[in-house]
Amino acid sequence: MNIEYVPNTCPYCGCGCGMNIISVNGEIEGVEPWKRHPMNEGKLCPKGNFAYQFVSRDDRLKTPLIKENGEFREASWDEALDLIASKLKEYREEDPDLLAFLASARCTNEENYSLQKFARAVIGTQNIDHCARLCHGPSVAGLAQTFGSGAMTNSIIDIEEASCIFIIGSNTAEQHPLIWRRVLRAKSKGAKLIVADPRITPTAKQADIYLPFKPGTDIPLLNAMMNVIIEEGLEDKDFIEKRTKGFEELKEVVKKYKPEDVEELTLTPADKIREAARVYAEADSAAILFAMGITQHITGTDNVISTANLAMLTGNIGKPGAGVNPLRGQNNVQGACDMGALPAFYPGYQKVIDEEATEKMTCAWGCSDLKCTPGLTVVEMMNAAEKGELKAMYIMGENPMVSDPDIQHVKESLESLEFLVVQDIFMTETAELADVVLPAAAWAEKDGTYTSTERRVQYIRKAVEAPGDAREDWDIICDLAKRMGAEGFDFNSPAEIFEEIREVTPQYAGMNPERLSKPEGLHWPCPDESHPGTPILHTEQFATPDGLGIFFPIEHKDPAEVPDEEYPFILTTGRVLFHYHTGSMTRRSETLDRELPTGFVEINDEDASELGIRSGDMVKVRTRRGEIEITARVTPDIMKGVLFIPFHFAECAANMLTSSSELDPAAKMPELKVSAASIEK
Ligand SMILES: Nc1nc2c(c(=O)[nH]1)N[C@H]1C(S)=C(S)[C@@H](COP(=O)(O)OP(=O)(O)OC[C@H]3O[C@@H](n4cnc5c(=O)[nH]c(N)nc54)[C@H](O)[C@@H]3O)O[C@H]1N2
Ligand SMILES: Nc1nc2c(c(=O)[nH]1)N[C@H]1C(S)=C(S)[C@@H](COP(=O)(O)OP(=O)(O)OC[C@H]3O[C@@H](n4cnc5c(=O)[nH]c(N)nc54)[C@H](O)[C@@H]3O)O[C@H]1N2
Ligand code: SF4
Ligand SMILES: [Mo]
Repeated sequence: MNIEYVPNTCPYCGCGCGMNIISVNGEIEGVEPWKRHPMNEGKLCPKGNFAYQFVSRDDRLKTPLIKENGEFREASWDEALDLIASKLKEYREEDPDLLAFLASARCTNEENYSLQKFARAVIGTQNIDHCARLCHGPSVAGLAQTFGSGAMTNSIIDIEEASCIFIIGSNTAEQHPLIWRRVLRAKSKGAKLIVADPRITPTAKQADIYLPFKPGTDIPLLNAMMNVIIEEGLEDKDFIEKRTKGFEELKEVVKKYKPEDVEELTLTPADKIREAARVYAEADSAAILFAMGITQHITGTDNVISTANLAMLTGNIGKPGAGVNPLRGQNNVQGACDMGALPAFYPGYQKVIDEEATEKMTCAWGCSDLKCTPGLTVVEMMNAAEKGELKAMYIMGENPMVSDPDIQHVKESLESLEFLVVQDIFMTETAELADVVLPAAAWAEKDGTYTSTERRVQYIRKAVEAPGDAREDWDIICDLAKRMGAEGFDFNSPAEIFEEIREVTPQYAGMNPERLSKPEGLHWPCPDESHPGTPILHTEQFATPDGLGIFFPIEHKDPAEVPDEEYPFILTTGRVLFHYHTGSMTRRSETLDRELPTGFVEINDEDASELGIRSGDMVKVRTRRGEIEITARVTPDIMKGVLFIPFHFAECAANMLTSSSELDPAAKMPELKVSAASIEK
């Protein structure tokens, strides 16, 4: 018997836990937490522990498939790739912007780099985006405005140094379990934990101060905290004076948000807001952690800016145990953004609108005709497809038929395309609609790098062979590029692609294989080979042109939909511990599937008794987009007037109900956390 332990990085969330893949005679048999890994120190959450189970499933995609007369038939790689190449050439000749690409936060840096390079250098379009749009797009936009850089300011281990932790719109305990471990450690060392959330989540249950509030009222809540801090003179005057600008403007606006006045809007008791503001401001070092509760709104960018305002006001930036920390979701969403799988940025956040950057990239890639105008974002792509302005799409490792807002609309959009390619590891709801489906190698079957939420770049390593004819994503893209006559895709391995990434991505320039093969990887920015990497950002200066952090005063705006007589509830959506997104992987993992086989809607116990609904009843939840039937879960842990549905389950899909009609103006985020809804038995 041949047993191997291959050091690896978890394929699920952005915590970036280290684990060993255990293979027995070439078959994946288990994982073992990596004890020397500095982030998780030998611990894994349930998803990580069972991450091997989906890999060896029988229903993995094993050969390319081509749809004929509405049915898929097996095809060779030659046939499938030649067909795709000839179709893409046709559209490219007509107009490159008839094509759009979705990259993947599940794939490696090397794969995302290859796909964005393909879109730009081979096709000539900036229409490349991925699920970060529905995730931390507003964090990137908001923190770029205030701090000049849109990533977690501090590292995960550093959270332990905090004397106060303020979590808003993140269910850290369930969604970032190994970051949660650091929060609990800080708490056991005496840190005060403040949690603001419309639900008393497992995270909120551990809070010293819990702030309940109505979905969509983050700005008045944060402004009210700042109001108290300024009124009571608790702001960090020295930090404001030396390191920031715009304070007077901020002061004028937050003056209007007295806790007693916002109470009616947020439903948070004013004395709780005052208490939280004092505890946060008086702490030696206070860290803010946030996630989708802050970003998934049409005011997502403004919400993020408000968290930055609060941190700068109290001098909680650029030091240990502090910072503004957007907890990035997917294993490699930080990396996919770093690699330029975004319509407005090249690798390393070099702006598409910057003519110099565009010239630099066209030179590096040996191509011409790249426009300096940002391409379409995820939701804009769907809208353009519906109108016939897009004719073909190439989707690598995303499942918008479950994860994008307003699925009925997504379906109509994808069906209006003339040509759709989906490259995945399973036959997903989205792949069902494709003209060509390409089988990809999964995590555990390939080499490459992931970048975790704390900007830590680390290796994944091939432990087992991919099933059937499945191939690595980068290899498929490079083959396709060569079939289209493109140069610059003669890569023989992810390591060769990484060398090119280093050349064009300043933050990654100092990373080489020897340095990356250490268990701790490297934190970007790492500009040269002697640079140790950067766990904490903005210690001396912000990344803005003049080095100063900028306060932007923010006013409250109502969400796109507010409850009315017909739709009296606020529906919010999110996640649970045991499942991951569209369930393509966790629902194929027998252990995780057993924990929770289908979806549910959470409803407050008083609301439920008024409507005669009991736990376990089938109910209908309806919004202006559509309706679903789903099991009720009655609980006192959700605020009155609010419903919560996890979006993992296609048969009772939350996204049948969400809206894509209004978007955050800066980040193009739809309102995934607020819809007006009704519920009946
Ligand atoms: N188990 C598991 N873990 C995951 C994932 C998964 O699918 N499953 N996905 C990963 C990804 S990609 C991401 S982005 C992260 C997401 O991680 P989180 O953002 O922590 O997860 P969510 O459940 O989407 O939402 C977080 C919280 O926002 C609250 N909320 C609802 N409305 C509002 C509001 O208006 N304001 C505020 N402030 N809060 C509100 C919800 O009650 C919920 O507790 O998780 C990552 N980790
Ligand atoms: N209502 C609502 N909707 C949401 C959210 C919400 O909170 N509420 N959250 C949003 C957020 S934060 C996110 S990040 C998105 C996530 O949305 P998606 O990215 O669409 O969700 P996933 O299920 O992670 O899809 C990843 C796909 O990649 C495939 N895959 C896995 N590994 C590989 C690989 O190595 N190669 C290839 N080619 N494919 C692979 C999987 O099988 C799966 O089909 O959903 C968003 N949608
Ligand atoms: S916390 Fe995230 S990275 Fe760590 S084991 Fe769980 S899913 Fe994987
Ligand atoms: Mo996400």
